[in-house]
Amino acid sequence: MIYQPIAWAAFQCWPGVVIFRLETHNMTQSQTPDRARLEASDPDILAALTGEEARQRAGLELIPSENYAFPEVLTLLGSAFTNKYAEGYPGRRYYGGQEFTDAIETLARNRAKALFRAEHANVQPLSGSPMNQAVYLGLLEPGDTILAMDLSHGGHLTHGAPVSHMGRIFNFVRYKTDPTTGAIDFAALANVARETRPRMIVCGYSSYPRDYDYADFKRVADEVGAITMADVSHIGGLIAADVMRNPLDAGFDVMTTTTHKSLRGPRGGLILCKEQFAKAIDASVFPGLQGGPHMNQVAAAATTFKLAATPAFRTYAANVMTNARALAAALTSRQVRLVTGGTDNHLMVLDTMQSFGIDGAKAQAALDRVGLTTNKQVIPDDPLPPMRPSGVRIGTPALTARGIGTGEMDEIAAIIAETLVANGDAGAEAKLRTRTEALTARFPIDGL
Ligand code: DSN
Repeated sequence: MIYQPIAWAAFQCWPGVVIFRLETHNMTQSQTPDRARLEASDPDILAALTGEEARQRAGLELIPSENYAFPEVLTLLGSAFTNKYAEGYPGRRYYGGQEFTDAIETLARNRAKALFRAEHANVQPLSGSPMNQAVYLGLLEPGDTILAMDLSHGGHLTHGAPVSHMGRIFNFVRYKTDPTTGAIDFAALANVARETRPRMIVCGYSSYPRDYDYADFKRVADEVGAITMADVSHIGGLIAADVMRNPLDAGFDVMTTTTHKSLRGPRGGLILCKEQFAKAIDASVFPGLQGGPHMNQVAAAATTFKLAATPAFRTYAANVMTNARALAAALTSRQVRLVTGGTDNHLMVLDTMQSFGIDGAKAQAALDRVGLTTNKQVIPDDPLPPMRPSGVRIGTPALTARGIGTGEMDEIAAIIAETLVANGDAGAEAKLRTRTEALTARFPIDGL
């Protein structure tokens, strides 16, 4: 109340700004998560929430696609923007009351364009799968041929796995990695492209630990007249920070990324493209594929793009890569076989079958028991099935977000290797869990 005279004086000079700031302030107050209320209305869910928070604090998160969202992101996801329908795009919506939703979506689009040096941005995809589906359905016709990486070599389900709807709608053809080097086999890729004349060539991967030159894809695509699409969901944050190459700089037509992995934003998708594809992409996202965008997610993405443009984020991204190289070296020195022999980005794939004689499912379960969260992972041309594959996939984005550095990577590699050697010995696992918790106690998670 003491501020009322000042607020009134300010209102005389800048009414719009003051209304916006007062309303924003009041919203923040009224939307603050109320644990006591949740405890009264749904103690079961509150118990699961506090359990999950404790799990995240006490364990080391090694799944390379997971991260800790910026605290600002968690605030915005639980904000009043959750309540708002906003079908359409800024200035062209189907419902009233859009002054603030238009403002945040315009900010999100402009910040995304600046961050990734893109001509056009669509910030509405609800997550990674609808994001990629919107690109295919917007730029291609059913039955068109798309050239993409084989799933077991690092591709993603939405890159045409037969079990995905996209795999049924489009004719996906494959390229793979070279079995001797582990790198993408560009000669074979070019041959498949010449034979099959795809309408689109897709690069970008979920479990490929190496970097590559986007110009190589562009050359092949130009030769056969294909659209170029890079799904950089895993490394979006590393590209935003300019510590990895940006496919748009190489003239790619479309780039997609999720916003919740290395970018540390809300769960969601982002499509960036050349202006010539903007109309088709926008129409494909809405009304083609989705209804109302999640405006709490759009607000959180806008803030994420602002934070990702800071020097602090650049340092974070550089540390993610330095940590990954240190972890890969420490694992290799313990005779762990890594697919491709190492990493150029944030992730690596451990061949647990060859290194320890245990499959990825058993390895994942053992690592869970000592407080290290990983995911079982197929390796190239894996002889074992996906639910019991030959390896596990790990990465450093979440470790780095809690401030863990190269000095800790040797201990983390030691805990991994000793856990897999222990082969289920409960006494050994209990001691290893203590070592994990010694690390997590030293590195609390910001905002959790
Ligand atoms: N689920 C993501 C990953 O873990 O890589 C991709 O969709």
